Amino acid sequence: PIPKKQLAAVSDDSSSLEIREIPVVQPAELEPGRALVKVLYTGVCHTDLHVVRDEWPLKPQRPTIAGHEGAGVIVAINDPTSNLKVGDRVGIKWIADSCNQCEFCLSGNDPICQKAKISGLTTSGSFQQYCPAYVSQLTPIPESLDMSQAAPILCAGVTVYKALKNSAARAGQWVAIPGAGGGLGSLALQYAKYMGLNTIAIDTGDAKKDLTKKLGASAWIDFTTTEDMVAAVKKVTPDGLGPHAAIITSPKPEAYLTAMSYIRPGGTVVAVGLPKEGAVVTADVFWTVVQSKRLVGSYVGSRLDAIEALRIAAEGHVKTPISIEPFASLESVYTRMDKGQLSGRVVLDLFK
Ligand code: 8ID
Ligand code: ZN
Repeated sequence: PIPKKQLAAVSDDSSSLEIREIPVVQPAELEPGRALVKVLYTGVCHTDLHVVRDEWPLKPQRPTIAGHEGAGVIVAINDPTSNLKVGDRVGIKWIADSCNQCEFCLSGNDPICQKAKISGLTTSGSFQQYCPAYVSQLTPIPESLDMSQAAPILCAGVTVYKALKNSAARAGQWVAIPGAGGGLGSLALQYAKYMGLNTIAIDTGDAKKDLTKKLGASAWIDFTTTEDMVAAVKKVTPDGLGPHAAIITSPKPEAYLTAMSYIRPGGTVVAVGLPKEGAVVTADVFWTVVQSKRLVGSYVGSRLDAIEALRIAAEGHVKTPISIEPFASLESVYTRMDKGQLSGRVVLDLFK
């Protein structure tokens, strides 16, 4: 039976967060192209914190129901054209809907569709027990993958998997990962290893040092105690010329100040972390040209990227270091996240 009321984490403005009762969209009320998803688990991404606090040029609708790493089950569906049906395990991603007709959608670049709808920003997200989701961007979750493990793959996993593809780094090469101890970073280390890359984990503190080592990082650099980051990163690579790629997963701007300098000639810096409005990447024009360096932005991934990222996790190559907490902990998760105290990912059990 589908209840009339549910719990949702609602932010009326940039300083409020309340877990309160709101109505459940009933099956008869579902708009065409929508499914009602009972969200069992949802990851908490640093993006949710940026959004709720209003730190970006992109402004959320208010009140905001954030959340975009939702793993759940379809309990009702109003879409006769879809293969999906009641009972299917599906994931709710950052991209909630796209037009499916523009140049970007047609080429598998649906995240940059100009009509894309976004979970938690322009449509309500996974921080609610029953989410009325667009069917077009729901991702099937493989049977063999635990639902709590699937949740973080839906944003953190697909994002770093795509970023590694966009880096063009190949097996045997080196990739630096600032933010390696966080949600995205801890997954980037594992997808990179799966792709045959050597990784340089950059973050801070013993907990993250131990975690990144356990996840297979080839080297560790603490950004708070290292005076010359450029020299330290270059020194790790066998010929001292620096890594072939850097996947910047830090939510703070500092990580963007050195990457274009420590990257190897011909190398690629992939911008992923989304610090507050006004952050910049610094690059010396002369050396960027003469050493043919590249800077690329990488924004989540396509539907196919999501399917691939989940499959790789289901095959056991990637396991997010998660801690499962009850829905009511969300505010405390944000506080710890803001202080950089979280290693890996927190996943909320919305029915606990
Ligand atoms: O599509 C995208 N591009 C996308 C998708 C999902 C998330 C972008 N993001 C963005 C988020 O909005 C956020 O800005 O990626 C960033 C990281 O998200 P996250 O992994 O969910 O954040 P986290 O779990 O808090 O981990 C961040 C880590 O960065 C470290 C912290 O210690 C933490 O372990 N860190 C910080 I703060 N400053 C650093 C620095 N200067 C740093 N690591 C290296 N250098
Ligand atoms: Zn995210």
